[in-house]
Amino acid sequence: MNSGEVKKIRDRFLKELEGSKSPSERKKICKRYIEEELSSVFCCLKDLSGENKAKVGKAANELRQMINEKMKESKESEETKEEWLDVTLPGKQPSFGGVHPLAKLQERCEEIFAKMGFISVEGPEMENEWYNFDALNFTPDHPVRDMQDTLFIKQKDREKLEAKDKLLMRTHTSPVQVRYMEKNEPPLRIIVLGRVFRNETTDSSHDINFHQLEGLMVGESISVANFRSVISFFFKELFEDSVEVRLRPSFFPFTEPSFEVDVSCTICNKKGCSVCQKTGWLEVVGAGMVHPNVLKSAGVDTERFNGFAFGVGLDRIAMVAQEIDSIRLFYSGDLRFLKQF
Ligand code: FA5
Repeated sequence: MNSGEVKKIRDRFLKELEGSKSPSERKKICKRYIEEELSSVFCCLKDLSGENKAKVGKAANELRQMINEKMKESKESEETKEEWLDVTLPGKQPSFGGVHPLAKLQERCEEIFAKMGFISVEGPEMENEWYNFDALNFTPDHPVRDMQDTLFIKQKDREKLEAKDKLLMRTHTSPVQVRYMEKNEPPLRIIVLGRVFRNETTDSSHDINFHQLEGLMVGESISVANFRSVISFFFKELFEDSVEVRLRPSFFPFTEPSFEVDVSCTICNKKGCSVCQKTGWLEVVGAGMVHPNVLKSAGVDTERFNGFAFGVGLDRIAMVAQEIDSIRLFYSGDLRFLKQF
């Protein structure tokens, strides 16, 4: 090794640098020369003698300094390039989310009921046994509690707690009836929109969490005819007359008499399918005249006031309205489904 060979390395380096196309390529060339070519020169210095060693050492040091400078320049121009902003380029299109079909339906329901003077109120999703059952005339060991498979919250020594301290996920929106009447004097007209939870086996029209719309009207001399008129107006506005509606007698401990409202199945046009369980009709509302015991639990004067209440299964309404054949699609988070609305 002599200083002439170091000069050859230097010439090769400068030539390669000249032919490079970008700062990052120049940076790579500098790195390679320092790590490979120069380090082998420094490695063999120890075997050289006297004057040659000094000359080679000096030339190699000068070359290293030059390469470092070139590397620094390349880094700087690379950074400037990265920071450079071309304002003439088309911007990135932000992706917009959409309103979930159930949220859209909730808004529409609020609009329709507002036309009839109903205001929208809320209640907690984690309820206690008192509001979910006892205040609604479900006696403590009444078998009717089994009608709704409940998701109870695990609590220490639960059996020793009062009903108001025993927690559960609400199985319906009806507890809000009592919560609201405790704080507000009749006459009143409210709707409650919200999520409810049941420990059920799922199928195309049942899920473990779904949405209900509760309605409550309390005043003087309220009748079943008032209920019929309110629910008929609701369906007429929502479906623009495209579905048939029927009322059937039913049973709920918190209403007397009680009804169930069915709408004709739009998925099969009443021919019978898995969604309507081959009946041609879909059960969408539970309803009735509020039981006096419920009014009493909320401190309402039953001599003077009475009323009706109803609970609509919103998911099923959305299914009928949009001809959706499985409730589970609402909660799947599948964008191919959601983007259709
Ligand atoms: C109730 O939940 C009562 N609280 C309704 C009520 C309110 C009656 C006020 C009287 C007065 P029901 O369990 O039938 O009733 O449920 C009401 C509606 O929720 C049903 O008509 C149905 O449309 C819907 N629903 C019930 N279970 C499910 C489920 N697992 N998945 C989806 N929707 C359901």
